[in-house]
Amino acid sequence: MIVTETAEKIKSMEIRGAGRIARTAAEALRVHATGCVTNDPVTFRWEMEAAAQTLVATRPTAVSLPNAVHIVMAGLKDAPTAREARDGVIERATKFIETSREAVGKIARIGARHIRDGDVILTHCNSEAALSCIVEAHREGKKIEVFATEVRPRNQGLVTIRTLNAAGIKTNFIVDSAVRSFINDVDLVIVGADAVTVNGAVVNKIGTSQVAHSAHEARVNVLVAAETYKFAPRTILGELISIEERSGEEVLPDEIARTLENVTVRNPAFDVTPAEYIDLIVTEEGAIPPQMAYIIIKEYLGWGIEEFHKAFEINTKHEE
Ligand code: RUB
Repeated sequence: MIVTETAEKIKSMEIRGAGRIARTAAEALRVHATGCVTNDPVTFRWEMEAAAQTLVATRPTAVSLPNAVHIVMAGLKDAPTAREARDGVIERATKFIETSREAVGKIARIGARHIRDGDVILTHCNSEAALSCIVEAHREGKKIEVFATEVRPRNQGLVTIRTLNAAGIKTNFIVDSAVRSFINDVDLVIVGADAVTVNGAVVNKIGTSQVAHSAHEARVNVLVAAETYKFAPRTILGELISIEERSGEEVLPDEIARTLENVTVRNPAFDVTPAEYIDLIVTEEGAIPPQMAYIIIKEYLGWGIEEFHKAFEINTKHEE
């Protein structure tokens, strides 16, 4: 029940943002494990795997979701009893939720160091991690001003400006297409991430790459705030991040779209910003240039190319 309800909320975007999605999925697995009363470890594992699959299938882009599920489910196979398996899931889920919250606080403090007194910052979409840096800089007494985009079609910018307003930060609210007109008034762009690939590309809300492109052209630095669990291990194998395409109705009501027989409404929810347009990625482990993404995947997520070979039993030795 909790799993289907959570999956629905993630799909409908009642729960959104890569960090919140990950924590909510971990919480759903924790509750599901607690309520799964079987004494058979195999049945327990099957039930947990089915729940994990339902959650992972909700939104395809935010890699925080499969990463969180992977962390919570790790070691399930090796637990000798259902009780140990259950305790393990509960413990890992609790720890994940806790460290995910702490990570935002650490990112805030590290990110704020890169914001100077007097800076004008532009942000796109609604990222808890990105906003935490901005709010922390303000809390430290730096006099800052923000440009926040509207974020068509789901208007996440509204959530952003409410947070900034509540923190007492001077904010300008602009339509997405006004970014280039204002970029010369901006000192720093700060955005969040749904996924970071091994080559340092950042997948984030549609429009982020246009923002970063404008910033690059205007020589404005781009900082990405992303917890280590938003880095995508499988990109080591060349796997691409799949970009969610949502219903066209979010962009144009069906009753209008239906009258335009030659028009197809396209609604990709995310885009990819190449590493060349990004100056720094702020993680809870420190700030890194995007080209160092592999280090995060290997050292902090524990996935090196060797782990993939082991996990997928890829035989690297030539037959004699
Ligand atoms: C949200 C979005 C956010 C990232 C990071 O997209 O693109 O920038 O998820 O957010 P959506 P956070 O609204 O489609 O989920 O820093 O909060 O994890």
